[in-house]
Amino acid sequence: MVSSDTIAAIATPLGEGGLAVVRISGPDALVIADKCFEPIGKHSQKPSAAPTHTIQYGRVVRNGQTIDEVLLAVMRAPRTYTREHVVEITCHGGILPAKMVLETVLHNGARLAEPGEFTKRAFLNGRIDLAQAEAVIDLIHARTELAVRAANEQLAGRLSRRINKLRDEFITVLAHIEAQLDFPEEDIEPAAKTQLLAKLEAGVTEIDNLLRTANEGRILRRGVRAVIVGRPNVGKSSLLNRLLGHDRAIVSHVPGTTRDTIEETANIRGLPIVLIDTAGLRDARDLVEQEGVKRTRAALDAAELVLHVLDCSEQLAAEDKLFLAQFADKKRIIIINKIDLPRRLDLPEEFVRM
Ligand SMILES: Nc1nc2c(ncn2[C@@H]2O[C@H](COP(=O)(O)OP(=O)(O)OP(=O)(O)O)[C@@H](O)[C@H]2O)c(=O)[nH]1
Ligand SMILES: [Mg+2]
Repeated sequence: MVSSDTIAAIATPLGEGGLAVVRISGPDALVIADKCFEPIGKHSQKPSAAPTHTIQYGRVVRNGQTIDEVLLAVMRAPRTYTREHVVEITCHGGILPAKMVLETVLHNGARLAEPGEFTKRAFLNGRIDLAQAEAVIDLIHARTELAVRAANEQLAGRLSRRINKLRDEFITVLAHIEAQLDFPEEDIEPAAKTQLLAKLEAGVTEIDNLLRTANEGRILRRGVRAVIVGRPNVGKSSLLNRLLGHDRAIVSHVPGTTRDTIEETANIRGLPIVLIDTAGLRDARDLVEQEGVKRTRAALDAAELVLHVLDCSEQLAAEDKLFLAQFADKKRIIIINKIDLPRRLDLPEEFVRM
């Protein structure tokens, strides 16, 4: 596929930093860059005159005015991320310089890229396949080193190779079956039939294996949502702070301290765990607390794991029993807190064993 238009966007996050990169991709990338860029010194050249995969030093100019002093990378098709001509302008990292460089590029004939459009072109031009395009997004969003490693493996084509191998094998089986349909007079040998069946069964097993790893991948990408629930004052916010390693939530001896749900990600052995601290569950006294309890319920519905906190220094309340029964169908960990205080908690036998 060849795109007829040339796209551009700021490729780095908006904000103040040392440097920012404006990326241009498309058939006119070099021509447009020529119009914006004036080389400085005898070693630098106009983009269209520069050899591929080189960096030129100069300034971005608009209406005779210097916008910024930049380094400009020239990468000619097809050895580029999108397989099109690509120019990357590294400018100063303030919000305004990057924006003004981009505006200059757009003014000279590029179109503002849609989110993900560079990767879309890389896919459409056969530079990467769908699994790899997903891996690019995963790499960008990765929250732990384990997630980075998984995304890099997928980007390197490990998943794609497994899928392509499956596809090839199924096509071979299909070809055999179609040959039989076309030439029914030639009897199939029973051995050939068993072989075909074995191939199909092996394929199904491989698909099942892949589906199982899909769930692992989802957890690596988004993390496990673990909601911390329990009666007011049992120590939910204290647990959140302890797991995060810093004082994120307000802790106080007043029951009903936490009103809103608080979400933070902890990296536990490479897995992102999204911890959600909630308002203590009880018949709420006022409107704000009622809303808090409503949010707790919503967080509970969306969670994959329930961390149910009980207070060791108090007897099991009617509400505790209610929640123990209510969360029975969820994956849960029952956490007994305040074990430094005299024990008054009497857990039913079934939970003691957990
Ligand atoms: N002795 C003792 N006190 C604790 C422990 N954990 C928490 N606390 C105290 O218990 C009180 C309540 O703690 P929080 O973490 O605010 O409890 P919470 O469950 O978030 O309470 P709400 O937000 O009101 O629902 C605070 O005074 C904490 O210092 C513990 O292990 N031992
Ligand atoms: Mg709290």
